[in-house]
Amino acid sequence: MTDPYQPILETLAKAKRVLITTHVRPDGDALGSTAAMVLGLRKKNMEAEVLLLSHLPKKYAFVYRDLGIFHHDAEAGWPASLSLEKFDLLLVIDTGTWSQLPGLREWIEGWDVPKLVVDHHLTQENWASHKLVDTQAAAAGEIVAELLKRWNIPLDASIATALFLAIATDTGWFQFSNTRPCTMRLAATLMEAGVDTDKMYQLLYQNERAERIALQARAMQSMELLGDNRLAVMMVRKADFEATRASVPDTEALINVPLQIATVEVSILLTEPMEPGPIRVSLRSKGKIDVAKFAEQFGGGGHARAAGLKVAGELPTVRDRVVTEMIKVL
Ligand SMILES: [Mn+2]
Repeated sequence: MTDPYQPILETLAKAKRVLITTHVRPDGDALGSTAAMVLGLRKKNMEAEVLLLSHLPKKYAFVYRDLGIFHHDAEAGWPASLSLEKFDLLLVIDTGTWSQLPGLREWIEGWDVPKLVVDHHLTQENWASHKLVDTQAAAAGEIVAELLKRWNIPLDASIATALFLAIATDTGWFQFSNTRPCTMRLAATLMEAGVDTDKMYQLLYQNERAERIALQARAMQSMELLGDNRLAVMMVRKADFEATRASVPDTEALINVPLQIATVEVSILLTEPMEPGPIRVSLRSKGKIDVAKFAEQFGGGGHARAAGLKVAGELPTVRDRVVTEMIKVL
């Protein structure tokens, strides 16, 4: 088998100015991997700029800010300042599908430069000039680390910090099943290169606003266990947002809390919007119930274990309708 790193390294070595992008709603892996790549290319005296398709998430903004990574923000409007002629290579990291790159395909149409994909996801399309896909890798950051190593780019504290963010977030701080022995070995190497892991842990996991925790406490107070304790239902009312000064993004991950209960198979979170509009219903399943199928009967959708739907009406009415249907399924 040919070495998949070789064509990527050869193509990169011929480039001078690289445009780097990643999937929409970038996570820690997307941002850490792109940052590490920019820093690595700088060491080769190459220019690199990052195009993000969504705003830089606040939670991870520190990595770009602290490491001096400038980015263009396509969510703020396709950047007129960013002219494609400037670049001689496109590098896409942490995705290989157009659906994760909204707007990009149209924007780069007819742009005749090599296009590289470095990714660890199973779902792939065949539009890249060369692809480096390792689905065993816990994070795209693992592949970027190997790429930089093979290119003899020395690890400094900045590159190591970016790569550590990528790997730590995609493995849930080394807890998920994608964590391999070589993941831990790489993490050790990155620590030796100067990553402040204590600081990063605090930035990632001990950095919430009090408003969010207050909102979550109220939501948890609302939790009911139904259907032989197999169904958990929580509600967030408009009044909860007002009382805690929290907002809709603060409900993120809240729906996973009831899944900690052994008997719970399905968790439902109903959110009353702050402005007039339909009730948002989020659904999570441990696997026995296909919540995507359930959501479809209400015009919603998603994945088997994570889905959502929207229903117009008053919160208690919507709750009763959804809960009655779910108890039938259970
Ligand atoms: Mn990833």
